[in-house]
Amino acid sequence: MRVSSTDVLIVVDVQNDFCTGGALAVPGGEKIIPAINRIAGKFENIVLTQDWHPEDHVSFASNHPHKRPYDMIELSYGSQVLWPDHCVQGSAGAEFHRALETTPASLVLRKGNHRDIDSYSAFYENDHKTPTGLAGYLRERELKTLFFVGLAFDFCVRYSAEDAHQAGFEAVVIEEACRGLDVDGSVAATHHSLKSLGIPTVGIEAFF
Ligand code: VGL
Ligand code: ZN
Repeated sequence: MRVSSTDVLIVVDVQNDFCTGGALAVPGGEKIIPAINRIAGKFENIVLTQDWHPEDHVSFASNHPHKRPYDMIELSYGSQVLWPDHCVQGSAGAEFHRALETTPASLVLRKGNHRDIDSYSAFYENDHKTPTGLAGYLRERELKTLFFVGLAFDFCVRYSAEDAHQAGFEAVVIEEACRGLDVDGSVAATHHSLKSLGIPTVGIEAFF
């Protein structure tokens, strides 16, 4: 596969808190970084996303009396999993993992910064209405095919790829350069959902 000038690599949430030792560690999260750096070398256009929550964020179990991480609650926009505190704005956990090559990226998009709403997708917050501005950025730059890598496969990668597809972009997931949290079968649900939407997954060898 030849990467073209209208292709963009979207690197989702490769932050310390999602890697080994982090507050919401994805098993083996940091193991995908060498592959991401290699793939990134092929792309002219790279966007990084960064989960970026205030301390009093609604998705943190610690902000709800008697709740524990991985409990579910109902919010105005639907069900929300409660997480351990993670990716707090300005904290070391919110920084990109130091092995990630960040220099070539043209945009760092922060999400999850509104206290009352979580944002898994890089395009819309969890109400599926509040835009982050990413679609406008990509359209204005006439970028058409979006390749997704990063963490977590079954949350932010999944919802970002699905919203991209929904917004009329071509979305492709490079699954070997992703890792999942797997909460209650969420990895299997992601495979099923991507397949039913016709969002392809490709191996990394396709790029070399
Ligand atoms: C994520 C759970 C909570 C992710 C972010 O990046 O997939 N998951 N916040
Ligand atoms: Zn988060």
